[in-house]
Amino acid sequence: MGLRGNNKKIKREIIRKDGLFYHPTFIKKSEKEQIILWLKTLYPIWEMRFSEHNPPPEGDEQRQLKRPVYWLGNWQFACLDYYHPPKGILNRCIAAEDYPPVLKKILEVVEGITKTHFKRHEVPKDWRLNTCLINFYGSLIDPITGKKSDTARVGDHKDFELGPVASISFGERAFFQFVLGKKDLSNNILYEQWLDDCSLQIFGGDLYKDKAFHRVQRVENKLKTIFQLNVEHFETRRINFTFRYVPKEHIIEFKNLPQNQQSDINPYMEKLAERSEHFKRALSNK
Ligand SMILES: O=C(O)CCC(=O)C(=O)O
Repeated sequence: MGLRGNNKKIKREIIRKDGLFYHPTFIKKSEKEQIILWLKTLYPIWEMRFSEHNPPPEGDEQRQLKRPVYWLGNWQFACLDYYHPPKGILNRCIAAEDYPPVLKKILEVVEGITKTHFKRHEVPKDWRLNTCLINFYGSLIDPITGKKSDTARVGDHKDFELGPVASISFGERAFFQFVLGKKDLSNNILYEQWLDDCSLQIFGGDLYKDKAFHRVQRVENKLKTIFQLNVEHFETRRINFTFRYVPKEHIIEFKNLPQNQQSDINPYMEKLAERSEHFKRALSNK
């Protein structure tokens, strides 16, 4: 088992707790290579949080997300307010591309580990990790001055999809925390850990998933590995995949979305369609 750290030697070991599983070296080198090669075929996009028909609520403002994203299985556009059961389930999840074979294989194993590790009532009937958000973490590069600003963090939030969520990380380590209490006000850290390159984290259940918020406080900049991907004005040093479950009946085709929402996400669909057969077809089937 490898050792890692600065001055302190940190043991990299598998962690098994109620509601949390962590494997620091889960993804094999050859799998990572295949995944990174496949990532180079993607063209992640920048989304805005709100839209014409879903304007910012009072006290909030329109903003670009801190990082480029790509979704698989279904795309939960930020301006459609993401999938949010039990109430926010309609018109939020738009059918997207399937997983590449290398991810499908890995997920079979991850689903198996989840079913073994978690209690039966923590895994919904028909649960499958059929949805994936790929987050690219790093620094924005000012196109004029070339100045970099580090945006590699995520504030307190919950993933509302039902059942356990699995997360796979590549690149620089991320400092990840589960916190209890009121969003953004809490210092009540339930658990914190570094998420390593090639690691797998699975969390679920009442405490880690339903009660706690989670966040990424920072991403290290030690390995100096920059991923060469198709994202303009951005330097990616960490990539994270979070796999979730959305029931089939809540995933809809773009053409079946109400007109206002279609018009709100149309610019993103067009951008995606420039590079993706799936989104090209979705637009032409309108
Ligand atoms: O990057 C991570 O490790 C966590 C990402 C996350 O919190 C999310 O996708 O909801």
